[in-house]
Amino acid sequence: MVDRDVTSLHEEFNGERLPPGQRQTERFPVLSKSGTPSWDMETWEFSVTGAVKNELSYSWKEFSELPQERQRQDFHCVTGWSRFNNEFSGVPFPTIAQQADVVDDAVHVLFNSLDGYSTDLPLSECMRAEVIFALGLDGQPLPSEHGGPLRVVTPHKYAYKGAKWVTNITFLTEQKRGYWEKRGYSSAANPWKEERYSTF
Ligand SMILES: Nc1nc2c(c(=O)[nH]1)N[C@H]1C(S)=C(S)[C@@H](COP(=O)(O)O)O[C@H]1N2
Ligand SMILES: [Mo]
Repeated sequence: MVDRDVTSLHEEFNGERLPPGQRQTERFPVLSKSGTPSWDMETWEFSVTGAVKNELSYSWKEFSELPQERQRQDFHCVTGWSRFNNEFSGVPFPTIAQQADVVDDAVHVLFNSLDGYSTDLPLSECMRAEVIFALGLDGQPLPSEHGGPLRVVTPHKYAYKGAKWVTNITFLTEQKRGYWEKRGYSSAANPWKEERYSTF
């Protein structure tokens, strides 16, 4: 049923499926810094800016017509819960990077959301098939409290790297820190190394 099952991703990081210090939950808690924002599908737009040859902007119709993959992924929140076997469907990050034609000296990416949230990752950590712009969860449109209409998921990182309600990504030639990264959370955020807090 899924195009790609990435629940063995932990092997790449020489770890157990449940990362250290995490507990498994069947629920899917909602974690939002300031509640669910509102938007209008008529004017909703997703843009790609910064160190690219083609700046892009997609309407909802345009974005939802891009080729999608359905993936089985685990989800690890830095506050200590993990939810296994989420079926997210969406557009892999490399598809968008290719359409934007990222310039050679781009090294970093900042994701920006409707609620003022942002998060950052090195470009190399984004250019993975399992980093997806998700429009669906478990066969349904992604619920708005979980970031619908469009969110990022990052199963190789703590979930704060996955921006809900994402409407812009900016390619950068040097690092910029996102919302939680500025407030002391790790930039690297590898759950198998328990990189929760920054040592900056
Ligand atoms: N736009 C936005 N994205 C966000 C957040 C947020 O507050 N705003 N919280 C992050 C955190 S800390 C986590 S754990 C996950 C939670 O996703 P969920 O609410 O679907 O469980 O979203 C991440 N993405
Ligand atoms: Mo989180």
